[in-house]
Amino acid sequence: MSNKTISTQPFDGQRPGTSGLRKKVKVFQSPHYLANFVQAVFDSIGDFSGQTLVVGGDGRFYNREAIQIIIKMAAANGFSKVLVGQGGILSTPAASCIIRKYSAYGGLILSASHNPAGPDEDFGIKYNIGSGGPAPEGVTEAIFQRTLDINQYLIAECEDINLDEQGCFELAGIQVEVIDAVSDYAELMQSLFDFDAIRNLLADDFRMVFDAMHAVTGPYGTAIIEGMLNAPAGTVINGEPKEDFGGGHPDPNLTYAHELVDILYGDNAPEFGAASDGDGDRNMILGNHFFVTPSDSLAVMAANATLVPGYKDGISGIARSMPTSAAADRVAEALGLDCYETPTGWKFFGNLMDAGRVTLCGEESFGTGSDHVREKDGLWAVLFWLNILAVRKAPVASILADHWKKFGRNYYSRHDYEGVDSAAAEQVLQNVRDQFDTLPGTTMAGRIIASCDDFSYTDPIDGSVSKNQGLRILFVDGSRIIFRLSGTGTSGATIRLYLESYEADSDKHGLDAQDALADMITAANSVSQLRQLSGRDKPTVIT
Ligand code: VG1
Ligand code: CO
Repeated sequence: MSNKTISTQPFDGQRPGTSGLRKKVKVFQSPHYLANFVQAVFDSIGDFSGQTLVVGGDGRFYNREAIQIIIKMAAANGFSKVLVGQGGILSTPAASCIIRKYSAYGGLILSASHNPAGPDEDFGIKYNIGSGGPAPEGVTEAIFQRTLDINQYLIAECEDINLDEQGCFELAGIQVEVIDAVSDYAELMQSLFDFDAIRNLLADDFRMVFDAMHAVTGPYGTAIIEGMLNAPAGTVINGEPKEDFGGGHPDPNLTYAHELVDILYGDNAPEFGAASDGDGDRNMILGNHFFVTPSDSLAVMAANATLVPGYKDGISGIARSMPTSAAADRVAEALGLDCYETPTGWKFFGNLMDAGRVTLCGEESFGTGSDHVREKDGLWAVLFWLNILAVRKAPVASILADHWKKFGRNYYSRHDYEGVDSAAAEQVLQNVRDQFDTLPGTTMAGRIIASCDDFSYTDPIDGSVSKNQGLRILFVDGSRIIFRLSGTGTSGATIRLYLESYEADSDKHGLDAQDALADMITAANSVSQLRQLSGRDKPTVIT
């Protein structure tokens, strides 16, 4: 068996986005494309000779082919061992768990998260470091720079490995171990949550549905919720991972998880519903005819953390991404904890968790997690909620009503305009930026504007600075209007408009969020010309 050096061409523009590199499958299939990127990663991450690499993905189309290429390149580049999930499957949080548990040097996760899958859809790859977290910006920038001057890659010439059989195999002089994709992760969940209490809850007349959306959490949800927690068969729906995600869009929100939403808002609805996304790191939490915003979910988890065995001694602090509502800040304040505001993307939480400054982290985009791994974790959030419900024995809606009564309610919504012409999207942001000097002190939507800025973050641990992370219009009363462009799409631009206003008066906590935010929405459109420039009269997705 020998290693081959293949000459290749530099390829620019392959800058990893919010969460790794995402392109159409056809691009990844073009000659040397994936191999070039993998070599650029290996050339940028330091000395890993003799170390272990973790590899797995969300099971989407091209997952298996990509894994075979990566294993052969890992062998030729000097790793001594590759740990790969059976069938090529590893959810993003499970990969993070496995990197940490086996002290791997890092991992390559094949996923484009919730983006649609199939031969004409999306593929993605991201590198996670030894802590189990997404590569920080310094590393992704080094990878990008390397794609500009790469001229060769190394690959072992050997047979493919059988990904479906568990066990340890020798391949091109290194060890490849095909491991159970679920068991390490399930064991970690069992160490954090009161499985007996949840089992008792599920044995009562409490009913729940978990929608795996034909994506990676099918096997995890089935093994844990139905297998270990004894929920009746059929509790997990769409539990079979498919290469095209069943033609769906496994994004757990009110638009794309409509099958689950119809069940929870239908007749005879169960008490609890939840969904996860393509790679298992996101979650949506629903009660009977009730939607919990991800921002509120983080706040409720923080306020109730001591009810959960893994957090019974309290949490050290909370972090949220900038566009996430300030609901968690109010809990942090009440508990006397630090609360950090970071740019969008899970990679910004890593340093804070490593330093022990925060335990819980969250993003408005259906991401919540803790320092048990270094990724957001969909099923973990579902189990966290089940544990709270098992202890409090109250409906989801009343837990939220109590929460708002105590802390006030942060009305919140995100409006996404997907697939907008890139130049038009830039102009929308420029329109807002152009008014930064004149807006402060004026009134908009009946509120006084305090300041405007383009969010910039200085990491408190390593001092690194991340600029241009979103345009903010900040009001004196704490309300906010935020504009930013998505860094995860693969066609055109996606404009995200985030709206938030705070209501202390509990008599006014029962409004629909869109109604409560109506004049903010109108103001956001007129200040940016968003609808006119995008040619849309309404958002693609409202959360
Ligand atoms: C989106 C979300 C962000 C999340 C990212 C990755 O990014 O807004 O909060 O971290 O997706 O999530 P953007 O740049 O499109 O707004 V995942 O589940 O795709 O790893
Ligand atoms: Co995801």
